[in-house]
Amino acid sequence: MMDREQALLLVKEQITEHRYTHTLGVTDTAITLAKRYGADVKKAEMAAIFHDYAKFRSKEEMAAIIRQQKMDPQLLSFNSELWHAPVGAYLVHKEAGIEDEEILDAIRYHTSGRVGMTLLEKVIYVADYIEPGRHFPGVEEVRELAEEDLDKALIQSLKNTIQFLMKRDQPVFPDTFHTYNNLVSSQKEKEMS
Ligand code: DGI
Ligand code: FE
Ligand code: FE
Repeated sequence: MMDREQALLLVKEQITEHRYTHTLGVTDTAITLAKRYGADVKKAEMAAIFHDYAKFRSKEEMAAIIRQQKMDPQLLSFNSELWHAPVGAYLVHKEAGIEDEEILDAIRYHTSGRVGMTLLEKVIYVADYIEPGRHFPGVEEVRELAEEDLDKALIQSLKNTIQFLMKRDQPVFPDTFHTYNNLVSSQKEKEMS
């Protein structure tokens, strides 16, 4: 696997200083969560380093990749903030040579989530939400949940994001709702058993 320093150099030239600081925060947090919940620590580190690789690509380039690579065409009708995740997975493979599908999936689903998220995907999603540079309302509650129960932290972060979007009369990508529903149902089953 590529080493940390090499990965950081590749990412650094793609993103702003501010986004790079965020990336370092996500990476530290992802390593901590991976250790806590038994995910692959090296994969968590790599996925975190590369997760926002495509954040500063133009909308035109991202839309073209979504079309050419036959990604979910629904993405194009929703907020373009969603695009850097699947486009990032594609570019990290193509330009940085990362081939591990678990790492690429963690990048691909880090914004929308998906039904049946893997442990690594959950680690990256939650790390992105709670890294030390994040200061939005509700983040402290998710940080506390992440100490004890990764699924509960993930549900709370999805809930906050959905509420945030709805308060601003913004559309919510269906996969984000489906991810939330899927996790809430599994949580109910866990509590019943
Ligand atoms: O790239 P980051 O800023 O680190 O964070 P991110 O990849 O989670 O995504 C950025 C934003 O995308 C997120 O804060 C809210 C916005 N967004 C817009 N529409 C949706 C959405 N997020 C989700 N989960 N679902 C949406 O439909
Ligand atoms: Fe992102
Ligand atoms: Fe991020």
